[in-house]
Amino acid sequence: MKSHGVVAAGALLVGAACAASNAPGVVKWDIQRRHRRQELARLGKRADTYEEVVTNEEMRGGYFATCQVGTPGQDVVLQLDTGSSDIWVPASTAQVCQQRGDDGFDPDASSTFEVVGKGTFDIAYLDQSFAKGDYITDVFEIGGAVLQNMTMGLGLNTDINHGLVGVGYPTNEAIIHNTASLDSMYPNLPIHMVNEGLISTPAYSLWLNDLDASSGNILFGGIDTEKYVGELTRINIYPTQRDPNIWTAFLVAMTSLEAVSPSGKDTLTSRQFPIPVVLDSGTTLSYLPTDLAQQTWREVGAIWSPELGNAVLPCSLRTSKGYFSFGFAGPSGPRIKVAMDELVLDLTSGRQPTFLSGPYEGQEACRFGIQNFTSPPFLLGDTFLRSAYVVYDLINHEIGIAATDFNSTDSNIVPFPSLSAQIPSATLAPDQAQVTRVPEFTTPAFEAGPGFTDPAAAESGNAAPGSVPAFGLGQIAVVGVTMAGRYAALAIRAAAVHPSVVSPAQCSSSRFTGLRYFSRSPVSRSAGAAAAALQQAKELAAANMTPEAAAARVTPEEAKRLSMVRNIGIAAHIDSGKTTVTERILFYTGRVKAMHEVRGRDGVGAKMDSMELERERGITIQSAATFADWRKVEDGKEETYHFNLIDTPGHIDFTIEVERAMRVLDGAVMVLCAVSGVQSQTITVDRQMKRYNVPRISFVNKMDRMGANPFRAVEMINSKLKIPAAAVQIPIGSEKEFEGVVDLIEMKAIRNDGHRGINVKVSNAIPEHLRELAQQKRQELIEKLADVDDEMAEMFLDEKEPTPAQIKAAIRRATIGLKFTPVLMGSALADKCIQPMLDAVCDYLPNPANIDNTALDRSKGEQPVKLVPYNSLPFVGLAFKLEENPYGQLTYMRVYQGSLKKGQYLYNSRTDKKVRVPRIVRMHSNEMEDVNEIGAGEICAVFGVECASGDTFTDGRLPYGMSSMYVPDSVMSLSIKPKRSSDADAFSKAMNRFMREDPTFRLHVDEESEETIISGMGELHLDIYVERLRREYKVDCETGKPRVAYRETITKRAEFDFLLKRQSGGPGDYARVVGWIEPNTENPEANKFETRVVGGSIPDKYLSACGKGFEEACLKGPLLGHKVLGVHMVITDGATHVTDSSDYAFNLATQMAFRKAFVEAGGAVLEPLMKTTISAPAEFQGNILMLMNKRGSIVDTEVGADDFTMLAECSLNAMFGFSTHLRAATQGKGEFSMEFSHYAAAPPHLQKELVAAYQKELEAKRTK
Ligand SMILES: Nc1nc2c(ncn2[C@@H]2O[C@H](COP(=O)(O)OP(=O)(O)OP(=O)(O)O)[C@@H](O)[C@H]2O)c(=O)[nH]1
Ligand SMILES: [Mg+2]
Repeated sequence: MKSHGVVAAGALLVGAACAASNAPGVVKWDIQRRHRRQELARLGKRADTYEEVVTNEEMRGGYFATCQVGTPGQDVVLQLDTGSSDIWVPASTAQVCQQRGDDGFDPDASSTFEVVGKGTFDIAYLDQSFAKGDYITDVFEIGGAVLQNMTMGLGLNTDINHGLVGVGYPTNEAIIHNTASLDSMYPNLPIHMVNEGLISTPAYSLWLNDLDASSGNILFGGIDTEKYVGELTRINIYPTQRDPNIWTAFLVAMTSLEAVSPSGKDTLTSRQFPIPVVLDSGTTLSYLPTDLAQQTWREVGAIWSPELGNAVLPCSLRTSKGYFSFGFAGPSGPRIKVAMDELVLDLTSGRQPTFLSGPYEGQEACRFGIQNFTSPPFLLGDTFLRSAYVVYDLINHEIGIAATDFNSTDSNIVPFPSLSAQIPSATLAPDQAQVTRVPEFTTPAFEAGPGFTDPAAAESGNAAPGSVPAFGLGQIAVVGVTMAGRYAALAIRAAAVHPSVVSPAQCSSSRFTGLRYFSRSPVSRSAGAAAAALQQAKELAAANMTPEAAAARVTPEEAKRLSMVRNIGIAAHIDSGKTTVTERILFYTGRVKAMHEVRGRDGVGAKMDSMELERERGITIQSAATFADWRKVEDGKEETYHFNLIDTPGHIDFTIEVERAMRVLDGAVMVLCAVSGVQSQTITVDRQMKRYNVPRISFVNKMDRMGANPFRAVEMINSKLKIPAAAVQIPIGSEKEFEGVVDLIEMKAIRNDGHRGINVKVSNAIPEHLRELAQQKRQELIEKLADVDDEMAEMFLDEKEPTPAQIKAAIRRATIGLKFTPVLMGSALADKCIQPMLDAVCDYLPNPANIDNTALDRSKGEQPVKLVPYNSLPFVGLAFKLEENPYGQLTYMRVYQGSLKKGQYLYNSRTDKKVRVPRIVRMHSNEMEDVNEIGAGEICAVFGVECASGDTFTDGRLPYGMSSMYVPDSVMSLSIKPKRSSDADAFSKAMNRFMREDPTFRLHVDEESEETIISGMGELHLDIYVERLRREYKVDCETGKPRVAYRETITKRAEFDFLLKRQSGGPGDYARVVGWIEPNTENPEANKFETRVVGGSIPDKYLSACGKGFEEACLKGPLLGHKVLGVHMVITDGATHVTDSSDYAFNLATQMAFRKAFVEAGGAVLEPLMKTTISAPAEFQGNILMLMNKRGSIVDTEVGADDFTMLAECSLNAMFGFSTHLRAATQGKGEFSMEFSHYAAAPPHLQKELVAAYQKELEAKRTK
C-alpha cells in the first residue's frame, strides 16, 4: 500500500533542498509533502487518540519546503499554496511556536527586519483558523534565489502551526488597505522575482509527483518538458465574476468528468457545468458540486459519513484500476486522468479505523479524494494536482495543463523567454468561447462502477450510496473541517501603508471587493523591455488584446463610464474670454465657491490663471487643467458628466500650450468675441484643431459688448475658417440689454436667474419680436446640417420636419465628423448662457470612445494602430506636458488605453526605461487631488516620472509609440546673463526647468561669443521667462537686444572637388570629395544629402561620414553662423588613401568642400517673415498704415463698425519694439499679434551688414 509507507516514513522535512535553478531565468524550488511524527508524539498526549493533530495534518497536509527569512537567514518551513498570494511566517513568539519550539521566525535576530504594517496582517481561513500579526519586509530566500525586501505577514497570533508561501494572484491576499482608503498591493513572490530580474515573467509550473514519491517542485519562470506527457494545453483563467478584468485565483472551466474502469465508462453530469474550479495546491482534497461528487462516490462505492463530514471508502480501493478523467475548456480541451491511488487517502497516520457495520464491515476505512461542496468556487486540490502538470501564468491569465509524468528523472527546463511570453511548448485549447454552453451528458449508468471495485472489495459488492457506516471509534475523531485548504476566506483589515509596501503591479482601487486586482501591467526587467515588447506584439494579438476583442467584451458599466467623459479644451484668440468662461464652468459645476475676474477689482484673479504674472497681466500664459462634474438635466432626467478641461492661452507666443492641449483632447470649445468674430489667433487655433482633428463647438462670448453681432461671427466661421457653422441659438436682446437666448432646437427661451446666474430659466414663450428670426435661423441650421449630414439631407428633401432629437443627433454626428460646428452665444462676464454651452459639450462633443486615436506600432514599421479607451487593454498614455513643482516633476498624461494605478510600473517607449508611478493626481489649476487610479480615456498628472514632453508610456506589453506633437521653431533670441555671478546655479536650474517644461523655449551657448542665448516664440515669450527668473528664482538678468533667427541658403548650383590632405607625422588625413550643391527645390525648408558614387571610389562607410559632415556643416552656415536651409548636396566621386583615410577625414573634407562651394553657390541670408495682425479703432487707420509702410507689406484690411483689422507680412527684424510704436500711434488702443510665416531673403543691404559684422567678429576672435 503506497501511502502507508509514506505516512509512516514521515520525518520532519529535511529534504526541501533550496537548490538554485539549472536554467537561466528559472528559479527551482523543491517541495515535499510533509508529515510530522514528532508533533504527533508530543501533542498527541492530550487525549488517548491522536486524532486532532493527525487529522489536521492530513487535512492541512500539503507540500512544504524550507525557506530562509532574515539576515542571517533563519530556516522556516512553509507550505506551498497556489490559492493565496501572501507569504507569511509564524513569529517565534507565537503560540504555536512556543509549544513546538521550532519553525518560528525570530524578528530580533534579523538585521534587515522591518515592520511595514503594524497589526495589519490578518488572514482567516474557511475552517476558522487564523493568523494575525504585522506586515513586515525582510530578506527571503527560496530555491537559492534571494529577494530583498519581500513583504510578508508575520503571524504573532496564530493557531496555524506553519506559514505559507502563497504564489497566487496578488489580489488574493497580498493587499494592504489603509484607513485613508489609500489601498495598495505589494508584489507577491513571482512578481518580486521578476522585479529582481530572476525570472522573465510572473509564471511558474508545478509538479507534485504522486502520493508515493510525495515530492515535487515549482519552477518559477519556466517549465520542465520532461515532467509531463502528451501536449501541454493552454486554457483561460476566469476573472472574478464581479469584474471581467480582475483575476484573483486560478479559476478554470471544468467541463466534463468521466469515470473509466475495466467495466466501462460513465459520463458524469452536473447541473452546474461548466464548473468553475480553482487549481489550489494548498488544499489536500478536491471539492466538486454535490451532485457531481455524489456520482463519483457512487462510481467508487464511497459512503458519506456524517460523523466525519467526509465520503469514505475501503482503503483497498487504492489498487483499483479505475480512474476519473477531468475535462477542461470544452470538448476539445485537455483531459487529466486521476487514478484511484491518488484519491484514496489515509484517515490517520497510525492504523486506519475499520468499518464496524455496513457493506464494508471489517475493512480499513480511508477518505475519498473527491468531496462535495455546495457553492463555488470548487477546488481541485492536491488529489487532482498530483496527476497534472500545471503552469500558472499570471500575466496572460492562462494555465498550461498536461498529464504529469510521475517519477520522471529527466529534466529539460525551458524558461519563459520574456515578459508576458506565452507558456512555452503549449498550444491553446480551441473553442474555449463555447465553454459557456452547458454540454449535453447522458445520465451515468454506473457502468464503470463495478470496475472500480478491487478484487477483495468485490466480494462484498458495491456499497449503496447513502448507507451510513460506523467506525471503530476512538481511532478517529471528528474532523471538524470540511475544507481546511488554504483557499481562504479573507479578512483584510485596515493598515497604514508603509512607503516601502508598494508594488510594481500595484493596484489601488478603493475597495477590495472586486475592484482591487492584480494590475495587468507586466513587470519586467528594464533591459530589453522594448525587444521583449516587440516580440510580444504578435502574441498579444492572439491573447485577445486587440481593440476589437476588447470592444466585444466591454462591460455596460465601462461603456457608460466612457459615455459620460468629455475631455475638452477652451481655445481661442487672446482675450476672447476663455479664462472667464472657464471660471463660470468651475462655479456652475461647484468646483469653486466664488468667482473672481481676470483683472478683477478684488485682486484675486481667476482660478485658472494661477501664476502671479498671469494675474498681474490679465493674460493666460500657461494652460491649466481642471476637472468638474456637470449635471445635465434633460426631460427631467439628471445625468452627471465628467469633464476634464484645459484652459489655454490665446497669445501666439504660448502657442505650444494650445498645441499640446489639442494633441490630447477629444473636443474643444472655440470662444469668439461677439464684436471681432474670427480673429488672427482664432485662425491659428483653428489650424491647430484641424491638425489634431479636434471637433469643436463655438461659443460667441461678450454678447454684452457694444457692437456684438453673433451672426457675423457665424458667417466668419463659415467663410474664414471654412467650417460649415450655424447658430443653434439667437440672442434675446443685445449689448447692455442682452438677456439670454432662444434655443432654436427646442424653440425655448433660456435666461439666467439668481445669484450670478446660477439658475437657468427655460420658457416656452419666445419673445414675440424674435419668433420670425428664430424660425428663419432654425431653418438655416437645418439647411446647413442637411449640407453635411445624409440623414438630415434626406429629411430635408422629403420636406419632413426633424424632431429636436433628430436635429441634436445630426449636430452630434456632424460635429464629431469634423463637418460642422454649432454656434452658441452668451456673455461670460455677465454670467449669461454658460450652462447651455455645457449641455452642448455633453450633447455634441465626443466621448473618448468616439474618437479614433492611434499609436505607432514599432514592431511593424510604425504602422498606425487604433487605441481603444477600455480599462481592460494594456496601458498606453502620452505625457503631454511637464511642470516642475516643489514635489518634483509633474507630468500631465492622457491615458489612451488601459488604466493607470498608483504604484504601477510604466515603460517609456522612447528610452525603454521602466518607471514607477508613485502618485497620481488630478489637477485643479495649481492644486491637485490625489487619486489611486485613473481610467482609460482620462487625463491626469503623475509625479516622479522622469521623461520628456511628448513621451509615450506603456505598461511594457505593447511596442507602441505615439506621434509627437508639432513644435514650432523659435524665431527670436536674446543673450542673457545673470547680473550676479553668485546666481549662476539658480540661473541654470531655472533654465533647465523652463526648457523641460516648454519645448519652444531653448537655450544654447554661442561658441564664438561664449554668450548664453535663449530663444523662443517672440518678445513676450522671452520676456516672461526673464521675469519669472527674477520672481521665482530671484535671479536678475541682463539681456541683450533681441535677435532674429536668420537662416542661410544658396541660390544656384556650384560644383566642388575638394582634397583634404594633411600630413603631420604619424597617420595623416586624406579624403577627396567631388560633387555639387544646389538649391533643394523639392523642399526649400529642408536640406538633402545624396550620394551618386559609382565604382566604389568612396566606400559606403566613408559616405555616411560625408553625410554627417554635411549635417554638421548645415548647423552653422558660412555666412552668419546660423542654420542652413534648402541645400541639396550631391557627392559623385572621390578618392581614399590606404592608411590616411578615415571617417574623420571624410567628415571634415565634406564640411570644407561645402563651405567653399557655398559662396560660389550664391549664399544668401534668409529672415523670418511674420504674419502680423493689427487691430485698432477705425480712427487710427491712417497712423497704422504709416507705421506698417516701413515694416512690411499689407495683405488685407478689414474695416468693421468701429474697429479695423490689418493683416500684413513683416520681417521680424522690423517689428522689434513695435508694441511701443503701436501704443503711441493708437493711444494704447491698438493690438497686434505676430506669427511666424516663412523665411524669405533678407534685403541685400541687411545681408551685407550682417555678413560683415559676423566676419568682423570672427576676425576679432582669430587675432585675439
Ligand atoms: N464685456 C465682456 N468682457 C468679457 C467677457 N468675458 C471676458 N471678458 C473680459 O475680457 C478680458 C479677457 O478675458 P479672459 O478671460 O482673460 O480672456 P482669455 O481668452 O482667457 O485671455 P488669454 O488667456 O490671455 O488669451 C477680461 O478683461 C474679461 O473680463 C464678456 O462676456 N463680456
Ligand atoms: Mg485666459
